[in-house]
Amino acid sequence: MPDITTLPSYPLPQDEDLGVEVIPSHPLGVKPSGNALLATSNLRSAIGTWQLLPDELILMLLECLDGASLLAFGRTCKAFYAFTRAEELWKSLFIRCSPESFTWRGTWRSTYLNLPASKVPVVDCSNLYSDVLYRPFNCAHIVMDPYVTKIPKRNQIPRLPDLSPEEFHEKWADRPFILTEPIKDWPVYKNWTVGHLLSKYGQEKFRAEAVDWVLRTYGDYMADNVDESPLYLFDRNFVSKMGLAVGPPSETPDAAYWPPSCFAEDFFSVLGDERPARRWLIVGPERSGSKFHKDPNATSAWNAVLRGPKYWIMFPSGDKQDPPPGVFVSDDQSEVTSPLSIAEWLLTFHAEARRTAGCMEGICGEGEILHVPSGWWHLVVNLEPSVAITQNFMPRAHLCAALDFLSNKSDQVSGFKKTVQNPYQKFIDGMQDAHPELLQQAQEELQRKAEGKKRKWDDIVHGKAQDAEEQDAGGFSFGFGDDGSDVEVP
Ligand SMILES: O=C(O)CCC(=O)C(=O)O
Ligand SMILES: [Fe+2]
Repeated sequence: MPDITTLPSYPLPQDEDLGVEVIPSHPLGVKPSGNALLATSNLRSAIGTWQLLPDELILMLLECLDGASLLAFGRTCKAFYAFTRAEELWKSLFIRCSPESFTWRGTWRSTYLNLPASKVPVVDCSNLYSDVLYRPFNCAHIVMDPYVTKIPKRNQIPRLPDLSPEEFHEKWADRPFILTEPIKDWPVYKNWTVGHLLSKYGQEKFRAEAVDWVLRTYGDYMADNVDESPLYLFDRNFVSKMGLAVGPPSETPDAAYWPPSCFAEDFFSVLGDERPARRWLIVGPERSGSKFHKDPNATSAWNAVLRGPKYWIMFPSGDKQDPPPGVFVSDDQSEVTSPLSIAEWLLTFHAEARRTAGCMEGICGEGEILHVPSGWWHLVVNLEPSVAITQNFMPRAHLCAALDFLSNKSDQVSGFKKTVQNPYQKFIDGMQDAHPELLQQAQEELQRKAEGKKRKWDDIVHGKAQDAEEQDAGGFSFGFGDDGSDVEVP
């Protein structure tokens, strides 16, 4: 019989391997709200008129206080002490002031206050019942195993040793897959442990979400944090910062890495220096990762894992395919809302996602590289401290999608320098110079898709709805398939 004093009042994964005993106690003893029902005393009764407010609102009000006021407020009673220990409050205070030099001290509060662990008081708040305070702690401690193992066969992302460019273009440009061989020769795969990066680049600053930290500090953070959504290092200038040479070893003998040959074709290269940002160094602790998104500008991507395996869950998109469970998209697809942290999404939606048509899942291990086709939704979580390199590219299979995106979704185009006016026209001009035939083919294809879509629309309007429905019943399509998905009705 589980100890009901530690039962959370929101869903836990239904897995026989997961007993409640795997959730450690909250450091202040705070328990989920549901436990208040059987409690004989409740610290909330000491907060006076504030009892009228829900916990969410109390926390929102506390976001308006500065550090000194938060400390003073926390001294008024144990319940408010627990509220003022919420890490999100201290994280945003710290990020707002972003000191040039500081010591990471295991939590955002201790770092902001520059408090050694021995000076953090242990206050017993075990008679406080709050999902708002307990949830982030619970999410930071979920066991990943049930979500990333026992992947149903139909969902498994194919694993292949390698692919030739021809095989990729003919069969694989619309499908996720993992290649197990090509990056095993990369010097960065052989050398880049977290320790090696810290000793070689420890004093170099890298971008991690809203902050630029020296790598040494980010390493301290990676090794010692309890964040529900850990700060993620995602730096697009790593090649110049680290002085790397990139390219096929035949042309660049001292290359640190090079794209596998099946991913070498990249038509955004016709934009030269004006191409949008395309490659990132990604470093993060266990539990860090990327929430559901599609890659920018209808590009495809590869993601090469140098250290620490990553779990991927992916869905195709198209106008007959809903976004993944728990993801909400505006009608023109310009706004994507995925309100939950990765851990909370796993707790709430993973089981449903696994059952949803089109779902693909897999673990990309050290020394492996994963293909993200243009237009695919993906959520990624690091199962161990991780180092990866990702690069976006535009293969011929998705030229038509790129033209469509740059011309019809110009408000969603991203990653270009502010000085680049009219990226669509720049791309057309570049392609006209370098690959006029391919450009013409892609433009004709786009035109055909637009006409097909218009014909379908006319058929429906003029009474051939049943035929159209029959055509529509063919299951999901891969992004920019033959069904004309994503093309606006002209
Ligand atoms: O490694 C990750 O967190 C995922 C990065 C990503 O979204 C990508 O490579 O497209
Ligand atoms: Fe991505």
